Amino acid sequence: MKKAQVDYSLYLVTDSTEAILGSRNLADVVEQALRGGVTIVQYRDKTSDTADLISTAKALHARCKAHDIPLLINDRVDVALAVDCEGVHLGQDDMSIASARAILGPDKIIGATVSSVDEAKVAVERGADYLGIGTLYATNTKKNTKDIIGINGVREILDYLGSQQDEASKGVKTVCIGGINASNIQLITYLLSPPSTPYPLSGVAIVSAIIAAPDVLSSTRTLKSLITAPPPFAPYSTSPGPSWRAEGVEEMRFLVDAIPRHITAVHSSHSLSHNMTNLVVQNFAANIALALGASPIMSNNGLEAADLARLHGGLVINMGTATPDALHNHRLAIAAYNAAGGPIVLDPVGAGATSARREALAFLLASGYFDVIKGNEREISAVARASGFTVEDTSQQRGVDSGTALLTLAQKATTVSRLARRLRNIILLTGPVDVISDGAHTYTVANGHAYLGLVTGTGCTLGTTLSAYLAAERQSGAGYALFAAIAGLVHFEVAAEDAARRVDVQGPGTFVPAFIDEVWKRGRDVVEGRAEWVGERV
Ligand code: 3NM
Ligand code: MG
Repeated sequence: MKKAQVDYSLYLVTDSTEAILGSRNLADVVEQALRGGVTIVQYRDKTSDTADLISTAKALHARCKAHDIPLLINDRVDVALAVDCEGVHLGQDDMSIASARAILGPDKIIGATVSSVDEAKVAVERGADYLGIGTLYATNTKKNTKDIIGINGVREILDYLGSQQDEASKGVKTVCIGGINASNIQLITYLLSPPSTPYPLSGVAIVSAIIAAPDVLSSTRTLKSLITAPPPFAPYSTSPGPSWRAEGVEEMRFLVDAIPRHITAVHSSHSLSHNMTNLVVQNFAANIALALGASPIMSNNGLEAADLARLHGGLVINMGTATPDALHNHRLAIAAYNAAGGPIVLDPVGAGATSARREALAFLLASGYFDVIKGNEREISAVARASGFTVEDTSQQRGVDSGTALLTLAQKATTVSRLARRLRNIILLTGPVDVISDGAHTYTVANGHAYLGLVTGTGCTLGTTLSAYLAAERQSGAGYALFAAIAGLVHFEVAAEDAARRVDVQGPGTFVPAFIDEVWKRGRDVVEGRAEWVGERV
């Protein structure tokens, strides 16, 4: 097999310890993994004597050859030579890449463990064929790992490779390792693919999720199908479609014309909005959902999320009460909706205000895919920071109010579109002028009213609105999620304007019931075909 043709997509690293392999025979376990579809195998054994290493490596090599799969040896260049397998994997404390290359020659595969851009740079310069990037997530399999670098750390290295022009950097393969299993493998591969990073990951490396599995064959098959199939949470369409005209007024016209269709979709599907939200807004959010023509479920119990996710609704995760218990329930619900393909809106309330909230945000971002993340300037800045961007820290935020705006509109547009591209989702930054983007297209929406900022929970009800619109769009199939989100946003904000203008509205108190009425009327008028949508307001 030629080195250049090696498939790194499902990379098995073995472990012979009692805790992982148990009393099973390693060659038999690897055989099951090969049948299940691993594409490359690394024999990693830190304790056996050299004679045992060589005899096990021989047995593994025979099995691998039968499946036409390359075998690498961790650390031990001498063992690789003795069995004449396809190469080695070297840690930072192992033999240098240059020495290994001198011994093994140009045709053997040499991989290197790296956990930083500097280490990656050196490994590539010295001729590594692939980089094992880690540690992605904390793992019981290897306790003495140097750094847990997370998705952001892996992406930093991929971004670096993407920025290099030399042939070695452009050709090096990449796998990440640490804590990868069936529950996170799709999110990891989705978030480490273009356009999130310019340099795609070649594969994922796994130890315990295969070797320690009770049924190695079926666990490997599951992992294989998870990396082969598109993830259920991936947006159906990330382009407005062939009738889209690229620029200017027509673009806006097209969008405004699409709004009534989305409103009608919410009414005809009675889309479910499942809210995991804080006590302050439960009642308000449920009433807004009903006024939209959607169907609210206020349930903070993660245990029922799997059943609810089957009802084709949307989920809102509101970080207002980010207690450990709430986060546990959120994670269950996120997994359930991601698996069912139901849209999730994240409302990172007060993100960045306290270290507990920063941790909660990082936890949620690692828990799954969010179709939309909406927040004010400080919250979106906190999300950007948690996603590896350098954003000036303006987090001296009190309570969960919007704080003072620091970014210009142009800066907001840049932040929002870059973040949306990185997270491959929709980012909405709310304010007097809202900025919304899916990374490909960015819009500003200048509707709304100052009363929205004087009533608690309006932001949360906007999350509810977006979840209903996204769910309706998903159910109807071929739509464009960004337009559905904008339709929900415009419905919500135009209703606020109309409510504020009413003679019976004197201030924030009288605004609330009028707002619910106007949300309801707008939807009803559209459904009955009497609406006039005014393009200029968008
Ligand atoms: N190398 P699991 S982490 C062998 O960070 C290894 O370089 C790591 O095991 C690194 O898939 C690791 O069971 C163990 O989490 C990964
Ligand atoms: Mg080593």
